Amino acid sequence: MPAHLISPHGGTLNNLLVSEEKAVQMKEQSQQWSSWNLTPRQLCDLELLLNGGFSPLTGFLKKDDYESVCKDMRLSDGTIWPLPIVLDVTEDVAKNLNTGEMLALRDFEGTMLAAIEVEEIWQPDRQKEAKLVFATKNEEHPGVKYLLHQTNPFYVGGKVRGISVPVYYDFVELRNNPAQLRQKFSALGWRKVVAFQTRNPMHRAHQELTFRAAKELEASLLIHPVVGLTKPGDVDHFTRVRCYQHLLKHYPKNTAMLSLLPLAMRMGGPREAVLHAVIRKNYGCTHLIVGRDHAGPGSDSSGKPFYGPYEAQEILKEHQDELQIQMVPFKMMVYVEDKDTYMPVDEVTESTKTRSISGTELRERLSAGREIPQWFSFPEVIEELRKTYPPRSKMGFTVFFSGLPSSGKSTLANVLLTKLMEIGGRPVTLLDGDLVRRHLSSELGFSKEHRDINIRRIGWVASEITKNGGIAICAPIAPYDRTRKEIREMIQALGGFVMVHVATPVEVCEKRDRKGMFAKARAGIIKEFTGVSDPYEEPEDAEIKIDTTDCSPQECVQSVILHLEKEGYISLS
Ligand code: PPS
Repeated sequence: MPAHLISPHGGTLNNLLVSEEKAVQMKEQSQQWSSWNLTPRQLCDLELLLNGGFSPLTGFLKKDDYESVCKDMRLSDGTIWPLPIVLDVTEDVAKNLNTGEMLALRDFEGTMLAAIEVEEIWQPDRQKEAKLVFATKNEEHPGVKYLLHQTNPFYVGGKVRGISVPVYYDFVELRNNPAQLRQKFSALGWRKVVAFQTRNPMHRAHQELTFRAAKELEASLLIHPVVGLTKPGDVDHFTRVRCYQHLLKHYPKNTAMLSLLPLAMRMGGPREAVLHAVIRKNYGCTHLIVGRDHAGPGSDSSGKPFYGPYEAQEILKEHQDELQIQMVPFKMMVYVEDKDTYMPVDEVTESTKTRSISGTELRERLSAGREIPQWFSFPEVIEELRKTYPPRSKMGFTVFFSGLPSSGKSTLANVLLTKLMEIGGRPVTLLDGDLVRRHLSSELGFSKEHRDINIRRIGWVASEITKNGGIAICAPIAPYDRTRKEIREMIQALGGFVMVHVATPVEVCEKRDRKGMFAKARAGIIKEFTGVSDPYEEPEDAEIKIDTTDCSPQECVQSVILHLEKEGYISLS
């Protein structure tokens, strides 16, 4: 390791990968070991353990370290460590595991990446962990939600021996581990390096502030975005990295570098800021830019922020001497129209005319295809964002009809299909209830469990169509509110979603009884029949409600078409 660079946290940069010979031996021995398939978060944690990003950790935390980290933000030997890095497993796996054994850690394809020497297995109190680590048990905090609902109930602690880090095929040249980045800094003569952590696209204000921070410190700049797991709903890393690559060209030559960090963020605010500093120190950086609400989860539903805006800065200031990495407070930059320049907010007078565009406004402008000014962002960056977030008139969407049997769902769905094909511009796919039952769900019956599986399958196919810019029309009964909401959430993250409640009263449906099924259900021949002997939970969140009793199919579908036009999904002109 180059001697003149900042020393890693705890003094030694770990590399937990074993020799090739040892790896062959481990693979042979692993036939006798239990296996654990790593979750996406654990894959990220494992990579940073193996490559030394999490130095001085040599494995997943054992109980005494875990308790000490939760309570005091320190390992049991006193070293600062802000967040528990633990291996959570299911009860089944934990029950069949004994201390002293090895547990093979595999990726989602089953490849063994590492093994853990099982030193301790315990069941943590996750509520207590939430309170100590995140300072709240409120499940609106994404870190708490993950901990209470997605973390497995048992933790396994022990040293990790690595065979291979996870392999990536995207942006390979930008994925440097700590040793490689240190090597690069050394080769370039970069001793003083200020890191910028981000999970968002960077615009001109970010470029200005990072450039100024580096200039003021007479340091070089490392743009070090997180590409592991960030906050649900964030811009995907593929888009972001293309944006960063464009932005990099706007710094003076040889002053800034881009490298990707495979971290799984917890949105843990102040404690997470300390983790960011520790990691950057391990990657060879001497300074970290920390802004308002750094790694913050935002506010709860009552509008109360989970953390104070400067808590992250304060906690780092308090520990920076011990950590040896310096915190650089992030100055909010505002665009000063008269001077056509960016300035730190504390340097402008109250009467100065400043401009800014919030994240929400940016999304709205992208969605409506409206202009995004050049003072806000570089045109190449906007172009990348426009590719990922096309205006509504070009994005994929799903129209989801839900209603009782014989309510008219299929008829309306078919009319809408032809109307949308007549308008053209996007591929349209119909996922009608009967069609799906024949081609996708032929083995399923009508129990609650089977209906939910059926709807989730429809939702998944519709989400793929939507994601890829097509139109999906679904027309199942979909009687359960929770499952419908689940589908809505999944699809809305990828494009548009419009729910149409075909609210034809049950008496009318029964009178129509197109397939003679109501009669059979009344006679008890068909069991669990929706509307007769099985429930239908009326949607309260439907964008459109249609009663087909006295409305022709054309009239009914016209109201759907007009809604789609009003929302900007289609254009009739
Ligand atoms: S669900 O609940 O959304 O999974 O149902 P879906 O896949 O849309 O299937 C509904 C069609 O299946 C026929 N069918 C039944 N419906 C309701 N309950 C029971 N027990 C049942 N058995 C068969 C019925 O013809 C439905 O067709 P539609 O087009 O809705 O009238």
